[in-house]
Amino acid sequence: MNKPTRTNRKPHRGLTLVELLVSISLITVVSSMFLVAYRQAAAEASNIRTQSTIRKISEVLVSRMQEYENYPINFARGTNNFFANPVPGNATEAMPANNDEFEPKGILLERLRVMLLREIIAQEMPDHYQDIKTSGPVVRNYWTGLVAPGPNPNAGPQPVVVTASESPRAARLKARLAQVNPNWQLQLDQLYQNNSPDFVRAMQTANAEYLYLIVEDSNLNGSPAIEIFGKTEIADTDNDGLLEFIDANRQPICWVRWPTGFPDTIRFHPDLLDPSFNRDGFANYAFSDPLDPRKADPGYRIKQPQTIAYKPSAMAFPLVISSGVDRDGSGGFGFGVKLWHQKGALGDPNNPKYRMLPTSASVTDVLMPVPYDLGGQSPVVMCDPWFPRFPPNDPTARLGAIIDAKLFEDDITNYSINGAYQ
Ligand SMILES: [Ca+2]
Ligand SMILES: [Ca+2]
Repeated sequence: MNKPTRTNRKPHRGLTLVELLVSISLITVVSSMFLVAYRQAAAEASNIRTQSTIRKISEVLVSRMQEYENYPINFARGTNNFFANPVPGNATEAMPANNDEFEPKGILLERLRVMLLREIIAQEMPDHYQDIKTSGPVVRNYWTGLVAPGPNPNAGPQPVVVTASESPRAARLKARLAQVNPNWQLQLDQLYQNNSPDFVRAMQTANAEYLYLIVEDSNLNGSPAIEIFGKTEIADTDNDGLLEFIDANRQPICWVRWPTGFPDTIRFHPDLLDPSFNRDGFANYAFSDPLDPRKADPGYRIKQPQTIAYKPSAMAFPLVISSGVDRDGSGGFGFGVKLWHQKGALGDPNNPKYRMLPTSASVTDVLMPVPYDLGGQSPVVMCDPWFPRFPPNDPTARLGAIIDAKLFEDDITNYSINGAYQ
C-alpha cells in the first residue's frame, strides 16, 4: 500500500536534489556571466567617459596649435613685446658666401622665426617644469648668424643677437603657479635631486596641472574652453590647490607637447593638423611641419655629415593620455610613456655640441650645432621638439615613446580615440 507512494517519492526526491544542484550551478554560471558582462559594461562606460574628456582637451590643443600657425612674429620691428632688439635692416650673413655651409639671410631670418615660435609655444604650453623659465623677463638670446655695422665704424660688423622675452600668456601661467605655491619649481627640483620616491608622481601631477592651466587660459569657438568640462572631469588629486583633468579612475590626465617618440606618431598620425601629412610614406621626411613650411630648422640645412640624423621627423601633435588603472611601481600612474628627459641628456654622443644644457631637463634648452657658431663662441641654444634626434636606433629616447608596453596597454590617448592608432 505504501509502495506506490515510495516509488513515487524516490525518484521525486532524487530529481529534486539533482535539480537543486543543477539550479545552483546554473545560477552560479549565469550570475558570473552577468558579473563579467556588468564589469565589462562598467569598464566600457569608464573608457567612454575618459575618451570624452581626452577628446575635448585634444580639441582645445588643436585650436591652440593652429593659432600659432598664424602667430605674428615681426622681428624686423620688434613688435609683440617679444623682442628687446629687432634685427637691423642692413644686417648681412656672418659667413662668407663662398663657404660650403653658407645660408642666405632669408633662411636665417626664417629660422629665427621658427625658433621663436617654438620658444613661445613651449613657454605658453609647458609640459615640463623646466619649460617654465623663472630667470626673468628675458628668456633667451639668439645668435642669428647675421652681422650689422655697430656704433663704432672702426670695429667692423657686430654679431646680431636677438633677445626673446617672456610672453604675457606665459607670465600669467607662471603667476598662477606662484600664487598657489611660490616654491613649486624648487620643490620639484629637490625631489629630482634627492631621487625621491615621490618624484615620478609629483612630475606627472605637475604635468597634468600645466595642462589644466593651459586649457583654462584658452578659448574654443569664442568661449572660455574650460566651460566645456564638467565638475566630474576636474579634481585636485594631490590637494595642492592646482586642478587637474582626471580620467574615470580619478587619475590625472597628462600630456606631451611634442611626443616625437610616440611610436606611431609617424605612421598613424590622426591628421588633425596637416592634410598633406604622410604623402610620401615619410621616405624622405618630406612631411610639412606647419610651423616650418620653408624647412628652416637647422636639421634640414646643416651639411656636416653626422647631422643627417638631426633631420626632424614628423611634426608631433600633442599627445593627451590617461594611464588606465594600473600603476608603474615607482609611485607613478602607469603611463609607460616617456614624459620627460633627465637633466643634461645627451643628444648625440659623437657630437658634444648637440646636447641639452647640463642644468636643464627641458627640450627648450638644446645646444644646436650651427656652422656659424664662431668657433664655438656663439652656440645656438634652441627649443628642439625633436631632441634627441640622435641616436636614431633608440626611439625610446624620445619624448612620448612607449617605454613599457605592459603599462601602456590600458592607456587611452587622443591618438587612439581618433582611430588612427590601433
Ligand atoms: Ca593639484
Ligand atoms: Ca597604463
